Amino acid sequence: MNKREFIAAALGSAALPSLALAAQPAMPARGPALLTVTGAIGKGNRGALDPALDQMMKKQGVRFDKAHAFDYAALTALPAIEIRPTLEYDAKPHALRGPLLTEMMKASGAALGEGTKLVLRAIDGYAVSLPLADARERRFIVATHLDGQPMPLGGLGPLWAVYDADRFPDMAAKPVNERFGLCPWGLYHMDVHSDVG
Ligand SMILES: Nc1nc2c(c(=O)[nH]1)N[C@H]1C(S)=C(S)[C@@H](COP(=O)(O)O)O[C@H]1N2
Ligand SMILES: [Mo]
Repeated sequence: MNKREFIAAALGSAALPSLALAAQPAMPARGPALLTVTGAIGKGNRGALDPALDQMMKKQGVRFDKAHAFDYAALTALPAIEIRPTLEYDAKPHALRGPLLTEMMKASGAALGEGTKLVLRAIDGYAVSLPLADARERRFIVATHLDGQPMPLGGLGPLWAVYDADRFPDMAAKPVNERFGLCPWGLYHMDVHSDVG
């Protein structure tokens, strides 16, 4: 009896699949980058824009020498918070969960100065400039889940920069369709401008 058979016999065959998995060499699980952070970041984990292969970013005018790319696992590994804003699409409250945008910025090694601005860009080309101070004050999250489910590309996902508008009296006083202008769904790129203006 070899070692594997011995262990299987000792534990029962139900234990086999997980044992077989555990026996494989540790491979860093790597999914596609969902969010690429550029500008005033740390060392980064990828190199410059590839003008041949980074087609969508190139078409949308994104340029960088280095970037910090987050895959789904890296985003969901950060501490998540849940908010429950009324959404303009159906005028109903929904649970949105994900890391604080400021925590993500820290994870990318970004310079977080007083005058830092973030440019958030979505897959359809929609982009907004968000002062870091506002991201902090409004507790923006990078939502990965809506009502407990991951959000599809083609819907509001896979990532949505959003905040709990209902919890801020100035925003709650506005009609619901005027509360989310700074909230790109289908977010895929963030550019960090440190201490501008
Ligand atoms: N990706 C993306 N996010 C977006 C927009 C958009 O056009 N594309 N519009 C913004 C604006 S101006 C508002 S008021 C709300 C609702 O716009 P929508 O109906 O286009 O989603 O989402 C914001 N987020
Ligand atoms: Mo809007």
